Amino acid sequence: MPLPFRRFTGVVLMSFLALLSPAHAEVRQTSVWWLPRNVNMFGHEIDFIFYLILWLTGVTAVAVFSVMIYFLVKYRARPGVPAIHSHGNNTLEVIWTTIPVFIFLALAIYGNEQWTQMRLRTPPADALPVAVVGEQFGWNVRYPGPDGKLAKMVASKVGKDNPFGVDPADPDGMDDFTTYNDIVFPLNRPVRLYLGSKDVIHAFYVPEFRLYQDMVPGRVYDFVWLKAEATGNFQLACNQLCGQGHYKMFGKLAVVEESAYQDWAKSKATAPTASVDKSNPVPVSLVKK
Ligand SMILES: [Cu+2]
Repeated sequence: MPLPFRRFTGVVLMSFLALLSPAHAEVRQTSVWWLPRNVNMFGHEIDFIFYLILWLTGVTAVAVFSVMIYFLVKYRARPGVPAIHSHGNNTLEVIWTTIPVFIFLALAIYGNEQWTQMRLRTPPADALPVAVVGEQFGWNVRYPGPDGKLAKMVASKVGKDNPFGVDPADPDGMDDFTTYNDIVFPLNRPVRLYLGSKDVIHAFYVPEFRLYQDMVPGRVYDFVWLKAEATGNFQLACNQLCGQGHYKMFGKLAVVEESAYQDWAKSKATAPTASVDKSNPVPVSLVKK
C-alpha cells in the first residue's frame, strides 16, 4: 500500500476508535449518531416537528426519485424508438405546487405556535430564576437564596467584576449565591433563565433540553424557560465560537430531585457578593476572625 494511502487509512481508523472511546461516552450520555434523549417539557413538540419534517421530506424524496428513475428508463431513446419529450401538464403543475404550499403553511403555523409557547409565554410564577452569564471561557451562574428572588440584572452594568450587572445594594440579591461552571436544576420545576454575556457572543446550548439561545453582550434574555422531566448529568456547552478557549467552555449541569436541589442550594449559600465566587470559599460566617 502506498504511504499516503496507509496514512489516510490510519487517520480514518483512529477517528473511528476515538468515537468509540469511553471518553466520548462521558461527554454525551446518549446516542452519538441520533438525537440525544429529550428531558425538557418543550422538547416533545420540537422532536415531533423534526420527525414530521423528516418523514414528509423523506417520503417525498423517495417518491420523486423513484418516479424519475422509472420514467428515465421507460421513455429512453432506443434503436428505432425516439425518446418521448413532454412539455408539462398544467393540471399536474397546479396540484404539486398547491399541496406543498399548504404543507409549508401548516408547518409554519404549527412551528410558530410552539415557538410562542416556548419563548413568548410568561414563565410560570413558581419558576426558579437562574442567571447564567457567559464569559471567555466559562459560565457564571447566580441562584436566588431563601427569598427565591434574584437581584435585578441590568445589561449596562455588566462588567469585569460584576458579570451579572447587579446592584450590590439590591435587597433581593443579598442572599443570592453564585457558582462557576456548575449548574443544578430541580426536577419537574420550571426554571426561568436570565442569560447574558460579559464579553463576546456565547450561546447557551443543552441538546438534551432542545434549547439554544445566543447570549449577546448588552442584553439580558429573560424569556427563556424550561422544565426538566428527568434527572441526569448533562453538559452546558457554548455553541458560538467565542475565542481560543471556546472548546473548553463546558458547564456541568445536573437535574436532581427537588429535595436534593434544596440541599445543594443550602450547601452553596455564602455571603452575598456581586461578583462571582470562583473558588467556593468557606462561608464568611464560618471563617475565624
Ligand atoms: Cu463561549
